[in-house]
Amino acid sequence: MPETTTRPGICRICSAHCGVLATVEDGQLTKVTGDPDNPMFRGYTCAKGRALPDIHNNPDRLLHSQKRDGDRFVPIAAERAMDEIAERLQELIATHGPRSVAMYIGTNCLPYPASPLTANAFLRAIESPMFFTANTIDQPGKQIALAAHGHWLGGDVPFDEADTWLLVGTNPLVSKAIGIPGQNPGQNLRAAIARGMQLIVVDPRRSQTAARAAIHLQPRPGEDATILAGLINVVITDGLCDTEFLAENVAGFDDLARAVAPFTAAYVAERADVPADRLVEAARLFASARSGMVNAGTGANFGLHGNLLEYLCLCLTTICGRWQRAGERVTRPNTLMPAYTAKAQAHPPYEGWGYGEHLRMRGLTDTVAGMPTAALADEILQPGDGQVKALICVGGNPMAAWPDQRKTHRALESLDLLVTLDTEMSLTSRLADYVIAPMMQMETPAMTQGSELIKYYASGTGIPAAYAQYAPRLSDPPPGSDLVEEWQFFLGLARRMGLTMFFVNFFGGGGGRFMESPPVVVTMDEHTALTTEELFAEMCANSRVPLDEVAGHPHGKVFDVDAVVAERDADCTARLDVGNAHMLAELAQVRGEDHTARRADGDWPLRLIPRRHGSFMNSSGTALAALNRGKGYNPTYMHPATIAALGLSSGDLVTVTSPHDFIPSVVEADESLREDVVAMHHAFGGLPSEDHEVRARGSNVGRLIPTDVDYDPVTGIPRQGNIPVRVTPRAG
Ligand SMILES: Nc1nc2c(c(=O)[nH]1)N[C@H]1C(S)=C(S)[C@@H](COP(=O)(O)OP(=O)(O)OC[C@H]3O[C@@H](n4cnc5c(=O)[nH]c(N)nc54)[C@H](O)[C@@H]3O)O[C@H]1N2
Ligand SMILES: Nc1nc2c(c(=O)[nH]1)N[C@H]1C(S)=C(S)[C@@H](COP(=O)(O)OP(=O)(O)OC[C@H]3O[C@@H](n4cnc5c(=O)[nH]c(N)nc54)[C@H](O)[C@@H]3O)O[C@H]1N2
Ligand code: SF4
Ligand SMILES: [Mo]
Repeated sequence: MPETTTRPGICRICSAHCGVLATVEDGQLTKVTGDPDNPMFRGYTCAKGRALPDIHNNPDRLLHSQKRDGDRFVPIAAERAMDEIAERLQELIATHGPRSVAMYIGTNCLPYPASPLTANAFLRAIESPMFFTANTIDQPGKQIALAAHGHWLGGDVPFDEADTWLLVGTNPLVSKAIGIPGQNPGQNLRAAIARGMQLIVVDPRRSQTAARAAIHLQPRPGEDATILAGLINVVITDGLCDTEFLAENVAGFDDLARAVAPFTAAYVAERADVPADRLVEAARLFASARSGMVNAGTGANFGLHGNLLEYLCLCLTTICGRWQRAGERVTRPNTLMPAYTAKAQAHPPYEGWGYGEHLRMRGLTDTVAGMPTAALADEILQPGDGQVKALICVGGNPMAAWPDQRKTHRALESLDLLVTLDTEMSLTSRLADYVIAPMMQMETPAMTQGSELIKYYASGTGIPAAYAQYAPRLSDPPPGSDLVEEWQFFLGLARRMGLTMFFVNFFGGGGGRFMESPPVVVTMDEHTALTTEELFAEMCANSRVPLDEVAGHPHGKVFDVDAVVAERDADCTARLDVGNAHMLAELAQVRGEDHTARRADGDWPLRLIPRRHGSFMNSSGTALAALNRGKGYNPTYMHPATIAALGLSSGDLVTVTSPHDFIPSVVEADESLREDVVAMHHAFGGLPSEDHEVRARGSNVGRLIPTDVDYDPVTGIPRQGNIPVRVTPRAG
C-alpha cells in the first residue's frame, strides 16, 4: 500500500506565501490545494500554487547538476561540481582580484530564506562588492524614495479599515504584490468594496483591479509622475492637507507646493490624456476620505522617473497624514521577526545612493536598492581593471529578464565562468559552465519570515497581521536525484576555499535599519555542520513569537499580538521630508520636457507596456503544460481597433520594433487597452537565434530595451515600460 499523507505547507512561488495542503504519496508531491484551516488564507490558492506537483515532478526538472562539455551538458555530482567551481573561483580571484566575481540573485530566492543571505555572506567572505539582485531592475525607486522621504515608524494604515486607496500601475489582483494585501487579494478587495471603499486606479489598461475601481484614470503610459504631481497640486490648492500632521512631522512642504504648482489639472489632463474633472475628482476623493494610502507598481516604475514617482506617492500619503498614529493598532506587527516598538514619529531621511562601490560606467554606484543590475552586462563586457569574469546566478534568469537581451547574451558568453543554481535548463543555464540542481519548495523547510520582512522595503507590502507559519520538509527529492540546498552549496564552496562566512539576517537598508535587537549573525566555516532547520532556528532566535511555537500551529496562526503605536519620543525632532532637492529638481525637469514632441513621433506610434500573467511567475512555469495549457507564448495584446487599423487580425505574426531592436510576436485582441498602447508579458522567448519558435515560446521584451539610452542616473534601471514601438506584419 502506498503511503499517502496530506499536511499543511507553504507555497512560496510569490510573496503571498499561501498556506496550502500538500498531499504526498510515497514521498512524492501529488496534490496541492487551499487550506481551509489556515486562518489567513482560508482555502485560497492560485493556479501556480496548485501546479506545485507538476512543478516538482516536471520531466524537464534537473535531477543532477550539469557541467558543460563543448556544446552539450553532462551530469556531474554536486560535490564534484563544488570542488571544480571552488578551484576556478580561487584561480580567478588570484589572477583578477575579488571584484572579478559577481553574484546575481533572482526571484526564486524568495522560497529559500537562507539562500540569498548565504550567497551574500559568501561574496563578502571573498571580499567582492559585486552583489546584484533583481531589485534594481524591478522597483528600486521604492527604496530610493524612502531614503529621501524618511520612514514613518508607526507604519502603514490598514487596508481593511480604509475607505479609499490609490493604486498606480499595479494589478495586485493578479500580482499579489502591493496595495491590496496579497493574502487572497480578491477576497480582501471584495470585503473592502462591500464596506464602501472607493478604489482609485491609474493604469493605461482596464486591468482586473482597475475594473473594480470607483475611478479609473486610463492615461498615456509613462506620465505617472505628472499625474501624481497633479493630484498633489489639487490636494494642496483645495486645502485638503492634514495641516496638524504637517506641522508636527513634515519638512519641505512649501518647496513641494511650489514644485507641483505648474502641474495644473488642465496641464496634466492634456499631457497624460485623462479628463481633467476626473483627475480633480480623484484627488478630492482620496484626500477627503478618512483613511487610505498610495501604492505604485512595476507599470508606473518602468516608465523612467521611478524614484520621483515613488517619492510623490509617499508625499501624497504624507500630506494627507495617512500613517498610523499613537494609540492605533500596528498594521504589520512582527511575528517571526523581532518585536519592535512602533512609534508615531518619523525616521529621518538618509543617504540613499552615491556611496560604496562605483561601477565603471554611467556614474552608477551602490544604493539602498542594491547595485545597478542593468549595468552588470557592461561590467562583464568592458575590459580593464575590475572586469567581471565569473557570475553566479541564484534563482534568476538574466537571459529572460535583463534588459538588452543581445548584450546580455554577449556578456554571458564572454564570461570565464558562469554558474547557475536552477531547477531547469533555463535560457541562462544553457549558457552556463555549471548548472547546480537544487532542491525545491516542498523538499525544503518553509517559513513566513521573508514575507514579513518586505514591509521594510516598501509600504503596502508584507503580511497585514501577526501571522506566521512554519512547514517542515513535506516531500522527498525525486528518487535517484542528487540535489543540494542552495545555501549548502555556498557553504560547500566556502569550506573548500578555506573561508569564514558571516551570515547576517536582515542585512542591508530596509530590514537592518529598524531592528531594535541586533541582527542574527551565524559564523560559518569548515567546521559548520548545520541543517536548514537549525539555521532557521538561528534566524528566528530573537523572533517575537518563538519558531517552535509557530511550528506548533501547522496550519499557520494569527497570534494574539497586542501591538499599538506608541507616542513619539519626547526628544524626537525627526521629520519626513517632502521637499527633497534631488527629487524636486527631477520634477522640474519632467515639467520642462517637450512631451508633445515625444508623443508625435510617426516612426513609433505605439507604446509597449508591461503586465504580469496570472499563471506564471516571470519566466518560471512558462514551458510547463499544466500552466501554459498549450499556449507557451506571450502575445502582443492590442486594442481591436488598433489591430484593424494596421490591417491585422488576432493571431497574426508581427514584428515589434523599438528604436533599439526588434522581436517577432503574435497579435491578440484586448479591449482593455488604450488604442495607442500594446502590452506584453516579459521573460518569454528563446535565445536571439530562436525567433522562429515564437508561436511555441514567445519572444523576449527585454531585447527591445537599451540599458544606456534612457535610464535612471541613480539606480541604472532603464525604461522598461512606455517603450516606443511600431508593429508591422511578418511573413511566416
Ligand atoms: N521587459 C521587462 N523586463 C523585466 C520586467 C518586466 O516586467 N519587463 N520585470 C522585472 C522584474 S520586476 C523582475 S523581479 C525581474 C525578474 O528577473 P529574474 O528573477 O532574473 O527572472 P525570473 O524569470 O524570475 O527567474 C527565475 C529563475 O528561477 C528558476 N527557478 C524556478 N524555481 C526555482 C527554484 O526553486 N530554485 C531555483 N534555484 N531556481 C528556480 C527558473 O527556472 C528561472 O530560471 O525581471 C525584470 N525584467
Ligand atoms: N501571477 C504573477 N504574479 C507575480 C509575478 C508574475 O510574473 N506573475 N511577478 C512578481 C513580480 S517579480 C513583481 S515585481 C510583481 C509586480 O506586480 P505589479 O507591479 O502589480 O505588476 P502587474 O500585475 O504587471 O501590474 C502592472 C500594471 O501596470 C500597468 N501599467 C503598465 N504601464 C504603465 C504605466 O506607464 N503607468 C501606469 N500607471 N500603469 C502602467 C499594467 O497595465 C498593469 O496592469 O508581481 C509579482 N507577482
Ligand atoms: S498566490 Fe503566490 S503564494 Fe499563493 S498559491 Fe499563488 S503563487 Fe503560491
Ligand atoms: Mo519583480
